[in-house]
Amino acid sequence: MSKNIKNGFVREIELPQISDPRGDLTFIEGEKHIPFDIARVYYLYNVPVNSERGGHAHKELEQIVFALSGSFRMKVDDGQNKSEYWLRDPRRGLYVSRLVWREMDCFSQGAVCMVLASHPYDEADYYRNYNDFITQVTSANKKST
Ligand code: T46
Repeated sequence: MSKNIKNGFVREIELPQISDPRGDLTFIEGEKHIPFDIARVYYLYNVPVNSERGGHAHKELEQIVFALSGSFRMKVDDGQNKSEYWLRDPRRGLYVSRLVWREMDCFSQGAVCMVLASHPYDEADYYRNYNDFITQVTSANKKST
């Protein structure tokens, strides 16, 4: 774990769009648009509309989540504040820092979720138990005050 533990946070990321009569084009340039080196890209698809994904936080991983097609809801929680975002525009991603609990649901038919991640997959980086996450965030906040 990093020694400088701070609350997690989220922010929206907007990508360029080039439109002409043939359609729209959006591009991602790593160092320009993404606040970390991209180590992994993964995507969720064929997601049943009543499916719930996420239900975890990360110790170190930073990610940006996009709805490339369709839509879904992302509920985020830094241990103190909760909010929710609807992802439905392939130009707009949600940056999610470390130490943010996330839950995803309300997937539309055919939704495709693409994620850019700062590290390779590592199960040891997950908090999959909400109480463990809250305990970690609470003790980190106590140390930093
Ligand atoms: C997140 C949300 C948005 C891998 O082997 N490699 C990978 O890169 C990933 C992401 C997962 N896996 C394995 C681990 C599990 O056995 O695939 C299985 C399903 O993973 P998980 O239950 O974590 O999937 P989601 O959709 O609940 O969460 C994923 C990411 O894990 C997570 O970081 O933020 O997408």
